[in-house]
Amino acid sequence: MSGEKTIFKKIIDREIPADIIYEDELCLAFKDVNPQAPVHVLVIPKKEIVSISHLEPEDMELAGHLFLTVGKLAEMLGLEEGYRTIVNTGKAGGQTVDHLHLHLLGGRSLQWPPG
Ligand code: IU
Repeated sequence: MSGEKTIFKKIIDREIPADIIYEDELCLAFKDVNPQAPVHVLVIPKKEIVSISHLEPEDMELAGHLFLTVGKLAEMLGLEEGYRTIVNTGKAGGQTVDHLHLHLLGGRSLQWPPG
């Protein structure tokens, strides 16, 4: 991958601060700076992957790991009543940062459909 680092890559590299709540060898989770719910966490792979559309077959285990991490964090954060996991993809999908990220939202009753 070439070009400037995304903001999330800078967070991974500890070049800019973030409220990191979890880290392992494959991923990082931190609080969203503009929370849309009492709990709003982003789970990102350390590997630079732009979006779901950029996942390769070799990323299968990593993709599963990201979902398992969401479940683990939801438990850790006390979201036993339920929560929402969102992955925006591309401009029309509302993606604003070109580094794959799973939103974990909870702590309030979430409506459906989203806007
Ligand atoms: P999106 O799915 O690409 O729209 O989500 C990007 C999220 O990243 C969004 O909720 C922002 O509030 C959040 N975010 C952040 O937590 N820290 C940052 O420095 C930046 C964006 I830029």
